[in-house]
Amino acid sequence: MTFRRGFLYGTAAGLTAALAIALIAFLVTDPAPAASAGQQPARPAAAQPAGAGLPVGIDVKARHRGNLKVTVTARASTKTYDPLSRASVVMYADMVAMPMAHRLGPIPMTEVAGKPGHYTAEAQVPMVGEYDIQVSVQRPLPGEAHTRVEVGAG
Ligand SMILES: [Cu+2]
Repeated sequence: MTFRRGFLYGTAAGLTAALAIALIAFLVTDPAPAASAGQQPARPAAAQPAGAGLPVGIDVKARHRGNLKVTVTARASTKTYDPLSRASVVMYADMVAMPMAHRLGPIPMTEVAGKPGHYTAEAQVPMVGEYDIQVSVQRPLPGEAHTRVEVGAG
């Protein structure tokens, strides 16, 4: 009797968890509804990367170091390709499949000694998955760039 009751509770809990996971998966993966697509004006220049046109050019690289640690390096330069030294630079990490669910940042990036215009930071992400890494230069001039990094197990 107790076994049967436990089994039933276990099954019910399992089904509830499965439903919750299915619901989350549905909410997360559901693309923009086709119905509303026709009502919105065409998006302007979707191919233009974020930060294009801003005064600071940024080249971002991100690597998974293991144990959910991601090292981000960014090279900031002016319009005339001079390294942008002593800038205020931050980074953000957001999981691509779960936008804004556990976004990290702003994390300050520090300039690498002896390498003007090179900035680095380390982020500890909470789970395995693909992450969008955003680097923003705030001062003395604005700039923004993104890259993606796959964070695997191990
Ligand atoms: Cu996540």
